[in-house]
Order: sequence, then C-alpha cells, then structure tokens
Amino acid sequence: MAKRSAHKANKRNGSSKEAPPQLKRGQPTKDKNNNSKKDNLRRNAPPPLSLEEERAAYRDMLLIRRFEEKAGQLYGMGLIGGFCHLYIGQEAVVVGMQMTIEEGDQVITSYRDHGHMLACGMDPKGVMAELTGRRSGYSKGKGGSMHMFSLEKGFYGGHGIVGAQVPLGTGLAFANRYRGDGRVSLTYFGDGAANQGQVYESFNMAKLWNLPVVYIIENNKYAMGTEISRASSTTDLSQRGLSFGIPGEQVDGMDVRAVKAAGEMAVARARAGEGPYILEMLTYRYRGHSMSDPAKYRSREEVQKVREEQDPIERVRRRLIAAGESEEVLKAIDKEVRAIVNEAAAFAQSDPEPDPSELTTDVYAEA
Ligand SMILES: Cc1ncc(C[n+]2csc(CCOP(=O)(O)OP(=O)(O)O)c2C)c(N)n1
Ligand SMILES: [Mg+2]
Repeated sequence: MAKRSAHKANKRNGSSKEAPPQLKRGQPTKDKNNNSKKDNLRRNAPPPLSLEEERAAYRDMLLIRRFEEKAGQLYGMGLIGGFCHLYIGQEAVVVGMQMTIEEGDQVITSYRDHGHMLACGMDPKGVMAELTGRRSGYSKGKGGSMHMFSLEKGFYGGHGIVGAQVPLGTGLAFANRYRGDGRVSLTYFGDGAANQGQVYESFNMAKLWNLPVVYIIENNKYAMGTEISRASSTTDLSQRGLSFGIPGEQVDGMDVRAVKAAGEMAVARARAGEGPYILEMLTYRYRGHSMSDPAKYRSREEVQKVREEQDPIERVRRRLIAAGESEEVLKAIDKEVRAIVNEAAAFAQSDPEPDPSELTTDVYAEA
C-alpha cells in the first residue's frame, strides 16, 4: 500500500484514554533487577492519527493478524510444510512504518515476513499459495514462507539467514544514492540479528556514505528461545550505531502512532541525504519462534499480560471507539478482512502444485 497522506490531527482522537507516561527521554528507569538504567524511549504521547488513518491502520493490522492465524491453522492441518514464522503481536511495526514511505521505496526483512508482504500490498492469495507450495504462489510454490519477493511492490524478501538482509538493504540504499532517485530502504531485522558482525560492517558503510536507509530493529525480546538479556551485552539496541555515528531511538512498537511518528522523522532524514537512522521497535511476538516451537522458555502469564495490556490492534480499536466510531463500521472491517483471508486460504488449497517440469527452472541461470 502506498503512503497515506497525513491528515490534520483529529481532535476526537486526541481524547485517548491512555495516559501518557511521565518519564522523559533519557531519564533513569529501573531494569528488571531494579537497577537504575537509562533508556532512549521517547515517552511523551505520540501525535494522534486522524480517524481515517486509525481506521486504515486497524484494517491493515487485522488483515495481518487474521492471515497469520489462518496460516497457523493450515500449518496445523499439515497443508504448509517447512518453516513458518508468524508475526502475530508485531503488526504495529510494519503497518506504522509503511504509512511513512512512498511508492518506489524498498522493504527488506527476515524470514518473519508475511506481515511485511501484506503491508507492502502483495496479494494475500499469492502469499498463502506460496505457503502451501502451489504454482500461483509468489515463488511458484518453490520458495515457501521465507522466500518471496515482489519488485512491483518494493518487497525484496524474505531472508532465512539471520542478518543477511542487512547488507542487502544497505546495498539497496547504496543503489538509491548512486542513482540519485530519492528512494529510501527500510531494512528490518531482529534483536538476535543485531549481534551479527555483518550488521556492523553495513552500519559503517551506511554512515560513511550517508546512505538513505532506516534500520528497523524489531526487538521482540527473544531470538528463538533466548531472552535478549541472556545473549546481548547491551540491550538498548537503538544505541548500537553510535560508534559509527548513526543516531537511534527506542520506539513503542506496540503503538502504531509512535511507530509512524518516529518513522516519518527517520525516513525524512534519510530522504534528505542526512544518512541512516536506527529505530529500535519494542515489540513482542505472541507465538513461538516458528510453528515448531512449544515456547517453554517463557510463561503463559508473560504472554497473556502483553496481550491484555499492549495489544496493538486492541489499542487502536479502543481509540476508535473513544473517538465515536460505530461498532458496525468495525464489524464491517472484520468481515471484509475475514473474507479476504478465507478466499486466500481456499485458493491456496485448490491451486495446483507446480508442474514437475518447474523443478529446475529459476534454479540455474542460463550461461
Ligand atoms: C546465520 C544464522 N544463524 C543462526 C540461524 C538460526 N536462527 C534462525 S532465527 C534465529 C533467531 C533470530 O532472532 P531475531 O533476530 O531476534 O529475530 P526473530 O526471530 O525474533 O524475529 C536463529 C538463531 C540462522 N537462520 N542463520
Ligand atoms: Mg527477536
């Protein structure tokens, strides 16, 4: 989907019930061991979205949520093979960021990629059919969950090697700079990937040439079964670019408004030639790392608490209701989204498998 035009702040939306936390940026807080620490989370309330923007964000996040739930079901029925990493819980990150970019900008991410594809406007039928390995899938049924691509929609994959997309996303930004086309690369990666060496080689080059790239670290607190503080010597990932001169900040990645506000600033900087920026999105995945993860490393209560208190879709829903949106309008959005997802699931089961003659196509290049 293309960038949505910014609307004037809707007054009714401003009357959100969520009290803005009082802490200022950089003010000491306590960590889980009750030690004082500084963080770089902007704690003043983000600017409100217009009613139209809230509605669109609600719809786009719900589409991702329902799509992922359906993918989980199809996986459980044995209709999806291989790896399948769901994005449930993290929807506000990609939807908020997508509101800040324009047609022609690029998006690249890891294997947790279905949400990014849908947010880029890729066809849910083509994505679901790829998951079930059918011929109308985005990679003709030969790539699966982690390997889809759409030049038309500016989506550059889907990468299964942790951190591999970071040099690639930096390369996209290098091409933008080389061509002088004003485009920006949104390069997403996880908290675990943030410890990869290639990330820092990329940071160095990105700052050296002031490339138009925004690094979005989706800190969902876990890398497979490892909680971030067990694997990372420093856990404020927004500061990981400092030794290269890349500024960054932490963002409430469960609030689409905060994501959009931070994203707009970072994208504008990059487009204006001011170079890379790091946005560490504080988010959470509700499901296991992949469909085969029983998630024994954390308690049900921990997950339940985030769902109840921070769910990104529920937060927008509450704001919409407080702004006077009718239940009928929300129900109509739910219905539309369910219909899209059901249609995609039906298609993904009826579409034929690839012809055996496709076994060697797109695998070897003609020499
Ligand atoms: C180079 C490499 N090392 C290890 C793996 C195995 N692996 C797959 S996902 C993953 C965890 C990555 O976590 P994070 O970057 O936080 O992303 P998330 O899964 O939370 O989205 C690991 C270690 C891999 N795919 N590639
Ligand atoms: Mg992670």
